[in-house]
Amino acid sequence: MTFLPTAGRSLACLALLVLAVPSSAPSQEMTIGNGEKNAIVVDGMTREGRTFTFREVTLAEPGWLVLHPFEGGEPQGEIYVGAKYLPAGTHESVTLDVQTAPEPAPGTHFIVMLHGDVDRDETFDFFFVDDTNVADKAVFEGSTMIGHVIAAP
Ligand SMILES: [Cu+2]
Repeated sequence: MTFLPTAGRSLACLALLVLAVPSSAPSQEMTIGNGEKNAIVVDGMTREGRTFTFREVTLAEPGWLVLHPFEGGEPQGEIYVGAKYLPAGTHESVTLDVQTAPEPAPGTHFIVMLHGDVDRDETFDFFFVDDTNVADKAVFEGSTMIGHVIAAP
């Protein structure tokens, strides 16, 4: 990810990068969305207080359902406000709490995405191993990062 050298750590976990790179960017056509083996169903998502509920979340490998905030209209991939461990498989009615931010007002934007539990220690290792990746890396299928921009209902 050397084509945005000055952005440095703000690109962490690729959430910002994905939104910052126009779809016409050469050779790095990343998108966010669902894959075939990893997916977050955001349709029908509900919220009560700080707790979001997703109808279904599927992971090919054990990992984390992670919530990143926006600030000033920009996704903040270098911080997260909630994370929940999930074993591999399909899970229904998955709750995810906003843990380190106030209860969101309706319409507040977040990125909800999957990170792998790379070392399988069931601890969310959110520290940087290079300019763009944390140890428990974002889950990709091909060039699709498994995630969505959501607005709190
Ligand atoms: Cu992330």
